[in-house]
Amino acid sequence: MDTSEKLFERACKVLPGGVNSPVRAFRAVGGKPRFIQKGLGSHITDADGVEYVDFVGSWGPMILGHSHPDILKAVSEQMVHGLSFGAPTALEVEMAERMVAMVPHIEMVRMVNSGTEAVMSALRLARGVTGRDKIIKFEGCYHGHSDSMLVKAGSGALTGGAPDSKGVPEGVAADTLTAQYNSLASVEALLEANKGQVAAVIVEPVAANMGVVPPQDGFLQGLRKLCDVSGALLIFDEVITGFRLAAGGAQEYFHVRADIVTYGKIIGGGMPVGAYAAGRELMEQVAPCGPIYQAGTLSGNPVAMAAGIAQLRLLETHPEYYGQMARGAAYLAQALRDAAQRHGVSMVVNQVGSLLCPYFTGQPVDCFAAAKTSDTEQYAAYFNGMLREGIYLAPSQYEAMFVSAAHTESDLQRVAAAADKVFAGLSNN
Ligand code: KE4
Repeated sequence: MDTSEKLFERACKVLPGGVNSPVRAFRAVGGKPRFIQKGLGSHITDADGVEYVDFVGSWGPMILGHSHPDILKAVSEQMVHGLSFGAPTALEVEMAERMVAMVPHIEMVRMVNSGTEAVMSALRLARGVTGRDKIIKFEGCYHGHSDSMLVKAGSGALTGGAPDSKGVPEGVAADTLTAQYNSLASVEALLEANKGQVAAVIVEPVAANMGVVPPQDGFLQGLRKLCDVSGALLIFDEVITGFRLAAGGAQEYFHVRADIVTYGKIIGGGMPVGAYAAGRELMEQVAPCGPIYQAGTLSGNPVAMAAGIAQLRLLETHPEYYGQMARGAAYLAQALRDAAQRHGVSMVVNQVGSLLCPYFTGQPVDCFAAAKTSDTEQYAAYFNGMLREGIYLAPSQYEAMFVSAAHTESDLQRVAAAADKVFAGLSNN
């Protein structure tokens, strides 16, 4: 097999930026991406045979580690019966039944093929049932790459958004309003300025696409109340937090009910799966039983369902994994803080459950503006130092570190030792 270097050279000729998703290209941290050849448990091995402790975990899906025997068994047993039929199978029924049993407040599910598709469909459902067009999202939250979600705060912030990407029509962006995470006042102002026009407020219950920013006490509860008063629906985008913060996700973890919940990542066990879910009344508005159209050739794909069911079954039967992962993440957060302190590096670490993120700043990070005060050069130096020590982290300051049930004590101690070495170098910068 070619080395990563050679593979990247070839990739750049036939894939934009040499990748199939921008963050993988290492542009935020410099250097060239590692082409991964295999994964087992908490470790991955690249095309040059170098092994790493993996804290990306495919950006969340590998909550039980790579190549879990039960998941591989489920996939191999299913695939010999055929890969896809474009017809109903028992597996998608079992998947939906399992999700409904594990997650509070949802009664029906529609499977799709990615988190982006789940969010795009949830927004259409909210707009369809309310008859309203506008959506409120939060600066720094990411909900996939559908047009409505690639928008940043427009001028004045109380008017429509401005496209965040070429190719997003102004008309689409105009219906997306942007508030500040952890600021109920900013949501209230938008609802007031757009009375009766807001179909939904969509939020990451833990913002894990600007690093990791937890909701302040009362924030999610406050959004629930604002939605109830204004007639907007509350959408929890749980593509990352779903089945990760708890078996029942953020609705269980924070005891806040959302009207619609979106999923991805973990429910596919590593295969391409997304879903959106809600109570029966809302979901029965979706075609073919209702007027809101949404479809997909590979939705509920039997091989992907087999992987997702196996993963959810393991999470449901091992509730102890959640405490284990949270303790592991807390250990890592403290180890990073201690290393930064020992070496005089200005850094804060946010951690919620199995998610954590170090920010190279001296101030608390509770919103996007605060996250942006992080020294991304320092982050890049930290990333590359840890990579040299065999620790594979997110190649961007604005992503999370994912602890899995497969990470061992020695994995965590390796991070602590590596951090001490790397931070020693950082403080000389
Ligand atoms: P996908 O379309 O990538 O499956 O899901 C989009 C999405 C939606 N909502 C949330 C909260 C998400 O975090 C994501 C995707 N997450 C990023 C990582 N932060 C995917 C990594 C990538 O883009 O390559």
